Amino acid sequence: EKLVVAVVGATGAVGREMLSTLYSRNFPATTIKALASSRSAGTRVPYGDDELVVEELTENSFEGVDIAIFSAGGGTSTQFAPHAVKSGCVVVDNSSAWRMDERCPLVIPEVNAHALKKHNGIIANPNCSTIQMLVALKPIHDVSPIKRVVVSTYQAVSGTGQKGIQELETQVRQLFNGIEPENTVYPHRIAFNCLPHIDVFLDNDYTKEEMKMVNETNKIFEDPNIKVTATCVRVPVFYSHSEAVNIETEKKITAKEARAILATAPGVQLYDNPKENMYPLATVAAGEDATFVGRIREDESIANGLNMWIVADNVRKGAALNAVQIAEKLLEMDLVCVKDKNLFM
Ligand code: A2P
Ligand code: 11C
Repeated sequence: EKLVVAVVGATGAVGREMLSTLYSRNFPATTIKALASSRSAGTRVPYGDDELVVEELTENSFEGVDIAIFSAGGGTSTQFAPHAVKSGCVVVDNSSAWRMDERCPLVIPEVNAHALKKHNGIIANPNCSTIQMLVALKPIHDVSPIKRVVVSTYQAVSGTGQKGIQELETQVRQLFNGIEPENTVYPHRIAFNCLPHIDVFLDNDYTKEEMKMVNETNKIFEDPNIKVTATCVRVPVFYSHSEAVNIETEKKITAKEARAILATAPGVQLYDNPKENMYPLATVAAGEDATFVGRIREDESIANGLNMWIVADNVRKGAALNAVQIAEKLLEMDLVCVKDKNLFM
């Protein structure tokens, strides 16, 4: 049977990872269309041992396409996802454009695949920082509801896309050659520095990235009462976001119980043996599918608290893999169809 898949933003850091994930997971597509801006039309991107010729994204790109996975920024998704749906194509969108729209489920397959049943054509992929945190917290939340989360992130430059990777590389080179680096992507030097600033500042002085972690957690857990507070920091790491997460649960969960829960949790790799200096690292998680959890300790300052350290490849589980897993679930649940093609026009 025919199954046509489009990757929008195929030339980007996430788009390339999407193509490689579709290929390595044997996604049953009969045709893959690589779409990007007019700038890269005609160039080639790798797909397994093959290459795909990149086509320019237009409103008509989705005729005959069954599933489109978007990762070309919020503006592109806002503008083009409605046209995709109008063509009868189901969209899995990696941008923040549709995440808080009530018509669009926000899905992490290990956490809330059931939400897919109510989709209306656009399914949103959560922010990378939210995905890895909730993959680790959901199995604990199922045993004893989480009341409050305090999280600090240490986020890789690949979260900013190809240009973030380029900026760190260039600045490190410049510094080793005695050249004062220029900041073009971030407002300050990222090489050998930590920037408590991801995405734009909002009226409440939190960044948009921090508020995404709050709002997306409430939507995915379908519980507006879970209190979440976040501080998001960009660090000079290429791949994988790390997170220090403190939670308060309704009932006491010991560190030993938490380890037992996480040892069998879907998508989680328990990685916690301090005596052997074994704890999750960006270098351990990079290129892997799993969300790594370690440094599990009881928070001795409160009755029912836990601390943990959660690391995952932000481009993979944080973006490309999660999106492809959503597409796989759509197939498995027989949900590759659009009810109202004009809903988003
Ligand atoms: P292009 O390479 O043609 O600019 P990254 O996040 O790594 O910066 O990648 C962004 C991706 O989004 C790229 O594939 C880029 O394509 C694509 N993109 C950006 N703007 C548009 C647009 N207006 N239309 C289509 N694709 C776009
Ligand atoms: C970062 N989390 O690391 C961001 C990237 O909402 O999809 C993804 C932004 C988003 O910079």
